[in-house]
Amino acid sequence: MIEGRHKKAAFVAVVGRPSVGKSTLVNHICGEKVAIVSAVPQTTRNAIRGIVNREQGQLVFVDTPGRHHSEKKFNKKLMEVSGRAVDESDIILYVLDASRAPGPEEAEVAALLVPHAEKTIAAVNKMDMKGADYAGLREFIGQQLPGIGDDRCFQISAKNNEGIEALLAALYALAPEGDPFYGEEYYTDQEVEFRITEIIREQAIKRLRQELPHALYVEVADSEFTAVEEHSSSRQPKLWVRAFIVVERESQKGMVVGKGGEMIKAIRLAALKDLREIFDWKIELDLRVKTGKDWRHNDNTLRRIIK
Ligand SMILES: Nc1nc2c(ncn2[C@@H]2O[C@H](COP(=O)(O)OP(=O)(O)OP(=O)(O)O)[C@@H](O)[C@H]2O)c(=O)[nH]1
Ligand SMILES: [Mg+2]
Repeated sequence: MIEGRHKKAAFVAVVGRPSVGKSTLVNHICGEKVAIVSAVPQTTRNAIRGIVNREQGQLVFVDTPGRHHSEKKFNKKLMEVSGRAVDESDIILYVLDASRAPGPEEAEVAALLVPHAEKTIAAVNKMDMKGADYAGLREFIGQQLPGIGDDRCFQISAKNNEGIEALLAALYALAPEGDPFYGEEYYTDQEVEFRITEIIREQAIKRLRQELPHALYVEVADSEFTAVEEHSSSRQPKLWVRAFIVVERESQKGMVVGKGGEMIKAIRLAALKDLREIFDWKIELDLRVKTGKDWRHNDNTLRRIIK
């Protein structure tokens, strides 16, 4: 069979500092909400795959937690996730933020990529922002990763979907030939339960302040899926979920619940709206709060939720 013989297939690790727009970019490239996004740094905690199928073949984007320097156990675990993605992927998409000057933290990310420079493409994001400095970042990339020429350096705005096609063309050009990893009907390989916890977490992060976005995680405690029965009047399958927002300390529970339960109600309703857009089911969500004392220091919890 001639057709399909020269199709490309590659894993692309999307790497960079926190908040540079990696998840926003992956969502735009995939044309679906694959990863949650927020203004809070270190929103992404897992390697999240978004799949793109084009005439040229399949690219599997692996969104990763932003690389930040801290010796805390939680941060080290996040860095393991992005380090693994760098080692295991065929291509690295190094995302930088045009609105921020590259300091020591950016230099650490670039240093990690030096051994992989041959398979790295750089994307300078947020070019829509006032004061976006491409020249400064281009010079930085030239110094840190001299192997990356202009043909592998792109100016983009993930938010406005600008510069994405040229970037994709370069990624496909660098990708090896091969058979697709996933069926064409998939745009992500995330489990339903994980996606539900992420959507709830996104809505919680958006509404909570200070330390709380970092101090919480979400877990599904129970769920029940009811398929459409042959003689049922309902045409939609139903998913019932009980989930917990888990905070570190007893004193944080009140802030998540809010006055008269207003905060948790707002999180629940916003999450439900997003979930109903993603899944073609009737969804009921029972959302509660509990304490997982100092969970960010607990190896078992970290192993369970950061993968
Ligand atoms: N102006 C502008 N803002 C952007 C752009 N891309 C992302 N953002 C914003 O930057 C913030 C961080 O975006 P994310 O996509 O969550 O960033 P990230 O790199 O995935 O962050 P972590 O998961 O924390 O590492 C959000 O407020 C986005 O709306 C862009 O092209 N232009
Ligand atoms: Mg992210």
